[in-house]
Amino acid sequence: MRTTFLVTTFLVGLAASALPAKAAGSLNLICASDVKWCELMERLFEKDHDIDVNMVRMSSGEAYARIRAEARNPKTDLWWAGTGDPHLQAAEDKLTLEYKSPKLAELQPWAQKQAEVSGYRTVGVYSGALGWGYNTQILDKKGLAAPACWKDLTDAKYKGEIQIANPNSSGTAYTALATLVQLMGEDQAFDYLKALNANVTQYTKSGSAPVKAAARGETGIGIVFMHDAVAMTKQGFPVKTVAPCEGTGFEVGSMSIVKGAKNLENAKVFYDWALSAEVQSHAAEADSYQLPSNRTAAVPPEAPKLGEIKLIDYDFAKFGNATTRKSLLERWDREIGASAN
Ligand code: S7P
Repeated sequence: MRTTFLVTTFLVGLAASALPAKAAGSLNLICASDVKWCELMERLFEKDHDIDVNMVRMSSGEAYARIRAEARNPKTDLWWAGTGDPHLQAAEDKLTLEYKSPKLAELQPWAQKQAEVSGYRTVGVYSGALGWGYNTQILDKKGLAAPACWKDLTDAKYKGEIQIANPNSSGTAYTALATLVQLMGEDQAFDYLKALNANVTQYTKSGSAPVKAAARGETGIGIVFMHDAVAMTKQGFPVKTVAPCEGTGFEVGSMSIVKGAKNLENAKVFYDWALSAEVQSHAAEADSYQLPSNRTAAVPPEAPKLGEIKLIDYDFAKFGNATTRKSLLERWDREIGASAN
């Protein structure tokens, strides 16, 4: 009996040592970019490191809500990507950890500024401007001219032809809300959103869903980040991208380490790795055409040129602030969401 036990133990030990090296721990990651890029990042990281990644894809507002709900007992270690405003709100709530990556000096000034304003609790990983994509075949078939300006989108001729996401779940749609407030003033922006609501068929959960629907021919126009519209064109759909004539807002897609992360060292390894030029240069392989934050990363030729777009001076400190964000979202729920089609 005893001999059998010893032999079994020996054989199990031998079998275990013949297995490939086990991962040096794990990393629980929330990823808030397009799912294709999330999956690429997971694959590349696991190829380069002996760390298992448990990745879940969420929209930016959902990611913030999850991190807040986990505050007493965090399950998430790192939150990569998604618009910067909810990352800034998490920083203000002290839900995320101060960390100064050795890679900071390699980043664009706007990415470093994102770190500075948050007390180094978040950092910029990419940037991109807001606009929309339209399906050329649908608009042609219906004899509709392409909308060039925010004001055009409220024209009754586009009734039933527009989709945008819900700003509670989607960072893209919150960026749109904050952009309109900065362009027009708050009351006028809500008047505008009420007029737009008459043309909107659906408020989606995810920010890029509206232009994916336009690509499939389910709607004429999707209000999204311009790079998400470019991705549809690259994939062969009849989609054209528009930068609104009055000017537009932009995002600083961000990354934060969760305070109380159980796999803190692994989170820092991912953080530094994700800021490197080499890793950021892979984005286009996942049809992601944002402007990378590392100054020497390859900029995809398809990436909308921010220097050629009329950008507003987006006030990230104000619109990433918890009080402003909460009050705008509550007003949106009351005045737009409650009467949505
Ligand atoms: O698809 C890429 C992207 O537009 O998605 C992020 C976005 O916040 C995630 O989607 P939600 O709008 O649903 O939150 C952007 O950061 C990114 O550029």
